[in-house]
Amino acid sequence: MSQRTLVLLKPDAVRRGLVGEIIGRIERKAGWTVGALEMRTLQRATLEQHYAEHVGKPFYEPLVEFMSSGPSVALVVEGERVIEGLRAMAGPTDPIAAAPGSIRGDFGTIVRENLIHASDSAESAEREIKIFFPELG
Ligand code: RTP
Ligand code: MG
Repeated sequence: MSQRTLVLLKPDAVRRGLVGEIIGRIERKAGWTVGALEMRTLQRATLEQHYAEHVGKPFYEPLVEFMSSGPSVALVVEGERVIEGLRAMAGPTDPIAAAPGSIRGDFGTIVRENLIHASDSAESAEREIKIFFPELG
């Protein structure tokens, strides 16, 4: 089933020069394509919408600080079972618990600075695509 999902390459991925590596992995997956792409520093208001489910949690403020600390790359990725597939490709939230071979497992050590966001459901994907690419909503 073809789907679309919202991916963010977080400021740590951009600072460390891992954008090409991560997009390369996505592009090499059979049948997946990048449908939209933009690099920009995310504003607090955008992050408040994106992370609405986490507002008020202890990790929320430091997360917003980090996520607005430099440019991110936002992408819409389309293809077969891409929502589940990108969550698997990213690995679990904690990079130390993430298996080698996953993006977080290969490149991360810190829970907050875990390189990549990928929508966790079809509903989240549609909601998040509207935030970052309103013209595709
Ligand atoms: P994401 O939404 O970014 O794809 O990550 P996720 O579903 O794996 O993790 P989620 O629970 O939605 O948390 C969102 C992001 O917040 C940071 N975080 N920090 N305890 C902490 O310090 C903590 N917990 C989560 C991570 O950057 C996580 O990806
Ligand atoms: Mg999440």
